[in-house]
Formats: sequence, structure tokens, C-alpha cells
Amino acid sequence: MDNKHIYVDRRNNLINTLDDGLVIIPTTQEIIRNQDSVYQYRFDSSFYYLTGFDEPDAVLVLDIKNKKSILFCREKNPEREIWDGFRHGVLGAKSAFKFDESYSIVEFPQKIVSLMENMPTLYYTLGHMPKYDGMIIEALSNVRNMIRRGVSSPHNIIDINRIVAEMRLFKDAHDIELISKTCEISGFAHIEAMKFIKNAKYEYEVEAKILEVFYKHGARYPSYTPIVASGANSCVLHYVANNSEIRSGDLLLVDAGCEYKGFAGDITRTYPVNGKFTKPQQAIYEIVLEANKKAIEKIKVGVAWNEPGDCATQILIRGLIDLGLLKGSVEDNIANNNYKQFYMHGIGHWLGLDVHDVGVYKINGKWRNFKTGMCTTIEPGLYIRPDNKIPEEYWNIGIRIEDDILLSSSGIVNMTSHVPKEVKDIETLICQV
Ligand SMILES: [Mn+2]
Repeated sequence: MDNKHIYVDRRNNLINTLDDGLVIIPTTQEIIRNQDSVYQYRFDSSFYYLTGFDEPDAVLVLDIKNKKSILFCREKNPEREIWDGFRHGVLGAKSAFKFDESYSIVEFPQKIVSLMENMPTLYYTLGHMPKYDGMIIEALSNVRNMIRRGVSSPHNIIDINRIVAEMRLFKDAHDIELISKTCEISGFAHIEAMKFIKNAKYEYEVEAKILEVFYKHGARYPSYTPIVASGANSCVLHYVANNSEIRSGDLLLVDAGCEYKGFAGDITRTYPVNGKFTKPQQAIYEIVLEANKKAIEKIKVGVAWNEPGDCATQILIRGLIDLGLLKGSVEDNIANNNYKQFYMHGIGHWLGLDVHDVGVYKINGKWRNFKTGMCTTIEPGLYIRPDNKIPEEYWNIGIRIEDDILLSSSGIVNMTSHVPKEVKDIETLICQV
């Protein structure tokens, strides 16, 4: 299906909201992994949001006054295409992606100078792509030198990514369709991993199962490096070595999501590798589960961003006090931050084309309110490292439960609710196989 009009509409929306000036948004470069091998290419999300174009070495330019959208991209190259595959080329990209004009990326450093002439404002994000910063600054300097010919140069520089971020924060029908699918596939992978866990000897076998399910559904990449952490590793927040032996009696924390058509899924589940929670494991798990569920219940249009997180923090602290792992009152612990030895991260983040998606969390110093179209993760956790002040039965229990929540026009949707998280459901799923 040709959906290029979505990107044309987005560019036009942006053009219509900006004052006279020139928008410049480059995409990412290919990055060398070693010698002449490159990492799997991933486009810049804001560039892609406005173009749908997924080749490297490209720049989107919008001329606001003349309402023109211009693409700079790689030329056709029959020789390179034999080795690396199809390129749209300058004219091909223009017609396929419905740009008003297109040029070779080789022409960018010269052309951008004339495009900047007499533009009052440059909409460009300095510091985001160092390779282009130099070119833009040089072009700006060249335009300034034309002053005696009566040419004026841009005198405002505005961070365009911040403006596009506000657009991306509110998911449209196209986004919602894709992100729902992304979350669905991500969830299928977690379910298959649970069914497989009794057969896994090493953490990376679970990682392989998860990637297999992603790939089988056409999601060719994880949206971030999967975390498959058993036993003590579950207390390492960004553990990605995934190479330890899995031992019966341990918990396994799996934080993984796929990237499907550019969108990121982000799910965490924690479960006993032998299919049965021990009493201490279950006690901690039930606390995190309640925090997850109550935080999700808090999300509503008009509610401030921090409210679900504050609610979860209180539940986690109350649970730890009841188990004797924290002293004092809930209020004492919030005031003295003592609980942070067990819960040291935030409640979640926006989700979209980037797993930690764009969009500010505070406006004028105040937490912003939830609105229709937003999408956020909810991921409370508790991590108990060995410590002589804590009974040994709780050591090395790391638990996080993460769901992906959409504020749709018809209400709150948990896009990852198909992945079991109740104790009974998890134990049944693991033991039935
Ligand atoms: Mn997350």
C-alpha cells in the first residue's frame, strides 16, 4: 500500500506551523563496526517520521515560505547496487516519496548556502549530528559574507527536533496501528520465551528464542539490546552479556522488545526458571505487580505524568516495609530516599519510533498531563542485592514488570496485556509444557 501521503501531510503540517525559514533535518550515517563492516543501518527517527525514507546519507530541507519540501539523497549507482542493493536515486526518491525537489547529497554543501539566503530562521538541531554541524556553520558563514550584495542571513537558530518531538509524542492512526503490532509481536516473543525457559541452559538461548519470534513476524531487529538476566544478573539494570548459566530456583528477568516498521516495543517480565516462585520471590513479585497494575490504573487524560510513578513508589515502599526490608513510614522513605537502594529508576518513558521516545516530560517546570495519543511504558521494579542487613532469602531477587500503555481516543489500552504477569498465569504457562 502506498502510504507516502502520510509523510507529505506531516511535512505540510510542520510547514504550516512554522514561521518563515529553512528546516534542515539530516538522517544518520552508516557506522563502521570494525574494518569495513558496518552496523545494521538505522535511520534517524525524526527524519523518517517526516519522509518515510530509509536510506543513509540523506537530508530533508523544508522551505517554509515557498512551502517546498526538498530531499538530498544518494545518487543511483549501478556498481554499488550490485553489491549493496537498490537505491532510489535522486529522481526515484523524489517521485516515490513525493518531494517537490531533490538533489544529490554531494551537492548539499553548496546548495544549502543558496537555500539559506534571506532566510530569517534556521530550524536545525545543533549537536545532534556533528558531521552536518560543520557544514551548516560553514554555510551560515558564507551567507553572512554576502551582506554587501544585499543578502541577509539567518539570525535565529531554532532546535527543530524539539518541535518534531511534540508532533511525534502524539501518535496518529498510522502510528497506533504500527505500534500496536510492534507490541503484539514483542509480547508473542515473551510468551514463547516463557514456554521455552525449562529447556534453556544459558541466558543467550532465551535471547535466541526471542529474536526468532521477532524475525518470524517480520520484525527484523530488537528495538534495543535484549536483557536476559538470571539470578544475581537480574539486579544489574542494563545487563546485556546474557551468557550466564540458568539455574533452577533462580528468577529470569527478560526486558526485550522488537522494532517493527520503525516502531519500538518494550516489555519486561520476570519469572521463575523452574516454573514455581519461591516464597520470598513471590512476596517481592506481588509488590512489583501491584505497583505495575495500580500505576497503569492511574493513567488518564488530564492526569500529570508523575502521578502513576508516585503511586508505584508508594506501593513499593509500603510492600518493603511490610516485609521488614525498610524501616520507618512511607513518607520517611520518600524523604530520605532510603528506598532507592531497591528501586533506583523511574516509572517509565514515552514510547514510539525511539524506545526512549522524544517529548519533554515537564512544561515550564511542571509535569505535563497525559493526553490522547500519548504512549508510555510503566515499569516498576525491585532489585535486592546481597547485603548483610537483609535476610539472605531475598538476595539476588531482581524483578521488573513493564507494559506499554496507549492513551487512545476510546480509552487506555495496555498493548502488552497478552503477556501473562499474574503469578498463577505465569506458573501455569511455564509448567504446562
Ligand atoms: Mn522501558
